[in-house]
Amino acid sequence: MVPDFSQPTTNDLARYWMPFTANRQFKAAPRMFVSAKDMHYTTDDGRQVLDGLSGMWCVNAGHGRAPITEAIRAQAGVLDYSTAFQMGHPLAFELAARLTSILPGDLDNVFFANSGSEAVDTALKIALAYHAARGEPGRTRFIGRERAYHGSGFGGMSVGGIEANRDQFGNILSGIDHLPHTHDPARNGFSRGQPEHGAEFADALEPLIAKHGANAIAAVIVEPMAGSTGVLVPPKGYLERLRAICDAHSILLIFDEVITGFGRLGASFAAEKFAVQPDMMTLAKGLTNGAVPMSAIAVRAGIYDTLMTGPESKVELFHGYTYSAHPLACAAAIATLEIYRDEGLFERAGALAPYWEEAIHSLKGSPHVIDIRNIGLAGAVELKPRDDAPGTRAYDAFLGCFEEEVMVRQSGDTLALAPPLIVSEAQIDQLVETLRTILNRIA
Ligand code: PXG
Repeated sequence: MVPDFSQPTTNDLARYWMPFTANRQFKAAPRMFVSAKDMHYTTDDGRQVLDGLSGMWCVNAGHGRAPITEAIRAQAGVLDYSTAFQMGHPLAFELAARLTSILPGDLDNVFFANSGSEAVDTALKIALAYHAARGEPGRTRFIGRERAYHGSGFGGMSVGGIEANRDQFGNILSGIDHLPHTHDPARNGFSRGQPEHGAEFADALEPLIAKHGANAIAAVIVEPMAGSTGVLVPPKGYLERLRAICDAHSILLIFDEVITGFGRLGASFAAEKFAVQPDMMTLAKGLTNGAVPMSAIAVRAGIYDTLMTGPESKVELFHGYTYSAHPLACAAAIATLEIYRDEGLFERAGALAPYWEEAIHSLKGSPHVIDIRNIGLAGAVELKPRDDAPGTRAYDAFLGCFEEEVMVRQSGDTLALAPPLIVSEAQIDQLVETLRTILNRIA
């Protein structure tokens, strides 16, 4: 018999294996959202919870936006699905044209997938195919970075730099090195915006090139701002230096903008914010405002053109997904881009950023706080770990905030904050004051 899920018991919850979750802990004390609108979720017991993380860094325009919902509804009634292999539908081409029109530089061609993880795997594969097409099939190595999150596919996990995400799985891609992360609280603690120190962390690329030879390296992949591991803002000059070293050795630079894309940093994309042009960009999350799974891989014209050679009957890239450019996702993405444009949300995020910075840095001096970081409408409050129980203090803070009807994200001993770009100053105050109350309350 299927239980009544409006009133579930712990036992009723057993069947669903939840991702990146302590399943048994959760099921013993479940937290359920049943609806969401604009800045708030509603729980199953009718409480309104302020969303301090835009869903999971994706609902940049706020929840349940009518134009997006309507676009999905309408599209479902017109063309629910169409194969993406050897057939097209107009929205896919329209979305690609609209998206490339707002991407920085000559990121002129896009491939569609369904998640950030797929986008990262796709970008890595395109890098290999590109080098092979230009006569350097020996460029097969990738360089990621410590504390990076690039999703949970084998490619993303391998270039990612989170040990816990690899420990259980042993067999990862070979031929991968990691740059050091850029988190340097001793020199950069409580930085506002980009930290002053650490451009030289990019120089760690040089010995890796010397060791393997540039002609063995396909690409470097980084999150311009590391999101998942606690909002690590790139030091001034760091991304510029990575770019220069990659250029000097014909190594592709991939920006994983799954979190930083679509206004989070107070500009359209991190590439624009930091004025550094990547060769490829991975996008997901805010692309559809989280309403339908979709991701995109944008490539510079030269990459696409290099692969569009040989007989015209040839399939140029042996890669794709059943749901690439899914009609519902395309409809959602087009409606989302229109909201971003019509409401000027990227500019709004930029205009609110100074208020956000002041608010979040007012937590300096609160109990347990050892660092605060911010950029655009992203922020992090790092707590001193409890002896022998890392992560538990921030977890307690997350739970405390939830009880006080504010949703934040716990990552290790850091609390990450990234409200929808429609957030009001009063809601920023509520977020920060709730956090202050909880920091004063927890042990
Ligand atoms: N790249 C980056 C930079 C991400 O942040 C992915 C790839 C993978 O995307 P998918 O759609 O496959 O999940 C992500 C995902 C967190 C958190 O706690 C962040 C993500 C996912 C779950 C939790 O900050 N980002």
